[in-house]
Amino acid sequence: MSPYAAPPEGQPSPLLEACFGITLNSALLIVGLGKTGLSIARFLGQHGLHFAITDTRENPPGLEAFRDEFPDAAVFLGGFNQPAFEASSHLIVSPGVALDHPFIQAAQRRGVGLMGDLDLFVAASEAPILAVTGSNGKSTVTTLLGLMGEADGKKVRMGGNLGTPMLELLDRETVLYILELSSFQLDTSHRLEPLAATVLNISPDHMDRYQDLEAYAASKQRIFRGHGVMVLNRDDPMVAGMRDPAREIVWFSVEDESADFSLREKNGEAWLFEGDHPILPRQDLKLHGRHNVANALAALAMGRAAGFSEAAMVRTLTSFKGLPHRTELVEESGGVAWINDSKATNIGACVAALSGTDQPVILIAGGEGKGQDFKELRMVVQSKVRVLILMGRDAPKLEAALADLVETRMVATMKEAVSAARALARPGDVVLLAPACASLDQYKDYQERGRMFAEEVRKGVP
Ligand code: UMA
Ligand code: ADP
Repeated sequence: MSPYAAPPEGQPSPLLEACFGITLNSALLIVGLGKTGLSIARFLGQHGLHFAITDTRENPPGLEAFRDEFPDAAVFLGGFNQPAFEASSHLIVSPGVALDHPFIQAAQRRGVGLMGDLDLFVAASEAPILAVTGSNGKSTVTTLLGLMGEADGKKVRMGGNLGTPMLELLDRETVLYILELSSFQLDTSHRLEPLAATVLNISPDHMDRYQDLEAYAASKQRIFRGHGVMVLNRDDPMVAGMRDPAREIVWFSVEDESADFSLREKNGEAWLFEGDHPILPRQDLKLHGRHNVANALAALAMGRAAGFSEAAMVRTLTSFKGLPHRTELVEESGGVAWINDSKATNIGACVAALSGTDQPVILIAGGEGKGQDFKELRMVVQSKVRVLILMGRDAPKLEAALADLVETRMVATMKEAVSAARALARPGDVVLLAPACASLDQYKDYQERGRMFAEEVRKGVP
């Protein structure tokens, strides 16, 4: 018997039929519940369609809301349901689900339609899209763009990998969508044609999902589908190599003064420039670190392509202090600064945090290494780190790669990590949580890890 309910009564959605061949008779399977799966269910429900859902967890996030809202939908939990895959005509896959799963592969061989929320979003959205990807800085740049648009008085909405599933952003009043896109979301994308798009940088991440760095970069490059403006980082060779000579290219760079958006000197001060036109002094940026200058230049380039006024963009850059858990100062006491960079979930972000620090660092790192090669941290650890405190599942891998360079302590919990740091810290030190790893082996997410760090730090302050 088919795991799918009888087709609903009513009219098929012309939009979904035209774009994806989805009709009232289609057997739609949502793969993965969570935030994205729930948003897909709501979207399909609004189009009068029936669907089934499957998840490998027994009790996935969003299950209660799903059952409340869709009491008639077939739900297969605790493992992917093979008959549901075999009976499906279309798979709509959450970004967290790897596409090399045998059931997905078999369905693809059968010619089943495979898509993610991004293609549904693109089909349904009536406003242009600014699209942001990269290994690091996506959330910062997406947020800057959202705030710039608002400061300019425009009805913009931002989301995607940033947190709000993109299908929940859809409304008729929005004049511009600003989407943070992960490589996972781009892997299933075939319809995106953004007004402007950027790949901020490429450094190893999610190497457990990609064969090599080239495959990961190719996934990011999918953001440039269509004819929109390409905003490219001249300082990153892999990104610079994505240049398409047939397209409008806007370069940003913190190294090369000839880039369209650059860092130059004016009257002995560093300024952010557009061409030969000075926009604002670097020291007026509320975000710290050279990587954030790159982020600000990228946001200016994207904002320009979207037609935001310079005044609105400058107002945003001189007021936005950054998102929580990104090089966030938690406490300064006894001459020691405690910094929470829990969002440094890969080597590139950890390197950026260390490079931006001039004081000796006690670094707390570790967690799920996602297949990264921790030897890439050797140079920066040697020059910046005084003591390394390691925790989490892949702490032994970090230890093997780095322990010959600096004093290293192994701990089991954040409480132990903070108390070891407290015992070792000297006035003038920075204690930095920049794990270079995902948090999911020990925490719900990077926010929980950052909160635990901040709590432990504050407990010790007299
Ligand atoms: N699932 C399975 N089997 C699997 C893997 C996942 O059944 O093999 C299920 C999970 O049990 C879960 C469901 O799939 O119930 C959905 O999980 P999901 O991981 O796709 O997560 P969502 O809750 O839908 O959140 C996703 C993004 N998560 C991932 O890409 C892993 C969120 O990005 C994003 O904010 C949200 O959609 C809204 O767009 C988070 C993230 O970690 C922040 N992103 C990665 C990153 O930034 O590095 C890419
Ligand atoms: P993403 O959404 O890509 O994860 P975030 O803006 O949330 O990016 O920042 C994630 C981590 O990367 C933080 O630790 C932050 O300090 C660091 N980071 C931000 N921008 C950059 C950049 N341009 N280059 C390297 N690291 C960065």
